[in-house]
Amino acid sequence: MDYDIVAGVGPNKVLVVGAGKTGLAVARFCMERGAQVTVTDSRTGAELHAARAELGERVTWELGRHMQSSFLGADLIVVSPGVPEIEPLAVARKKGVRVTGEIELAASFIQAPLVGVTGTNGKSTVTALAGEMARRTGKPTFVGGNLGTPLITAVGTPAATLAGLVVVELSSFQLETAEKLHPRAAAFLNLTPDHLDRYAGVAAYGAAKLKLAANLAGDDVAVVNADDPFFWAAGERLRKRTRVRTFSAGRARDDNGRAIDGFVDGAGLVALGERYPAGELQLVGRHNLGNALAALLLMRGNELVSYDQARAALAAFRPLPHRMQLVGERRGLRFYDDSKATNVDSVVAGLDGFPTPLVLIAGGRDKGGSYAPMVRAMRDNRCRAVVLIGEAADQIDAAIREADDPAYDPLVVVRAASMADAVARAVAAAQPGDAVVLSP
Ligand code: UMA
Ligand code: ADP
Repeated sequence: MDYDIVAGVGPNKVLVVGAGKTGLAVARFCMERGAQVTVTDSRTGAELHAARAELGERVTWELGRHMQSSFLGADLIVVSPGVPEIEPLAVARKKGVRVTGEIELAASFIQAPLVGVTGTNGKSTVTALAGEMARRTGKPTFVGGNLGTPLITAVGTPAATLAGLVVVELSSFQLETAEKLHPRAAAFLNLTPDHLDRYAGVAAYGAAKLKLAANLAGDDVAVVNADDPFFWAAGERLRKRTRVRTFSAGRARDDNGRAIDGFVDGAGLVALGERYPAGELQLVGRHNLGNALAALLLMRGNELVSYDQARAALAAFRPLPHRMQLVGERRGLRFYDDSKATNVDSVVAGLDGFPTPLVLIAGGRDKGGSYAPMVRAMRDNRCRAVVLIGEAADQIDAAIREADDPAYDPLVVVRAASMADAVARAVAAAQPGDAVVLSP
């Protein structure tokens, strides 16, 4: 797809769906290039006061509703990642209106080598770490995407030119609309049930993530987790057309007996035969070692950075905020913020191997999928009590009752009305030396 439309050449009516971070950045981008932009959002004008103030009346606003006529009248629709296939969009698509997303649009204006990261968990960590490696080259660098800064804001900056480097975190939502997106290197970290409120099943969710591999060829590098059955199998298929590099935080050979390119040994990490000593690493936990290996393979796989740059960035890298971050110590209790653990698998990864007994605050929004692995991890990792909050509290409670097992002491379940209440109840349930872990 070419995007002359946004350059004001020929028909140039652009409809931006969603006035969040993405929609506002897209609207500004198209407007500055001379397109006639309408922004539509299901939220009302009052709720979107700040957005309206930001773009003013240079765009047409259609707020509090999505009108079918606006979708049918557009030359191009750019849909925000959080917007599912709503009715007016589906109708417009059927009538042949062009529909795309911010990533696809942005990527068509970017000349710099693009490094993409996707997967259910660890995306932000890998993107930030790969981004630190990229920065150490001294080249103009953009690091963002799902991480927080829309990719389209890179267009027109030095980072987007041939002399720059772009490292971008990509969600399945963003990848749904990707067609020509062509990364130089792409990481496929893991696939576990998430976002099942949007997808028909894990297969559909995985297929969206695999769109990042659609145009990989030749010297491009696909980095896949050898311990993830879905992406490892995809990697095996990709070998026919591109370079594939595997990593594992647990073993040195994959299921086909092939040597793994990035692995952990007693002395630290080994990636592509190069060593990264354990003593230099600030990241802790098995899943983070896997994340570090993925970043190393991404950036060293086709030498986007030097060994020294990769090693120095890794040694300096600390966990991102809200990823099992120690936020305080009071009355003999350690408080950890793992609020970025927003699905069952990331909660399990955080609990497995936890060094002390703990009280878990869990709940939040239900996204479909089973809570059984989480109940298992709570039991296996000396979880003294679980404080439930939010929409998913009933489902988690039911999963705990269902998994009732005489081999274990029953899990203490406490309900809380608010976050402050949850913290107070967690403190009451904890004993000196315990941790209180927030993983909603
Ligand atoms: N909206 C409609 N109609 C609908 C549904 C939503 O108009 O039918 C409107 C909402 O009222 C809202 C707007 O769409 O005003 C929100 O758009 P959005 O959800 O796409 O959010 P953005 O602010 O544009 O943020 C998005 C990503 N959000 C999602 O994918 C849900 C951000 O990832 C990302 O940082 C940002 O773009 C910049 O790239 C957040 C996220 O939660 C962190 N991502 C998910 C995840 O990591 O699991 C995928
Ligand atoms: P994402 O951007 O994919 O949400 P983050 O790096 O922000 O990933 O980590 C989110 C949560 O997932 C954190 O709570 C962290 O403890 C957990 N996590 C990080 N990496 C992994 C991994 N490789 N496997 C499972 N869980 C992980």
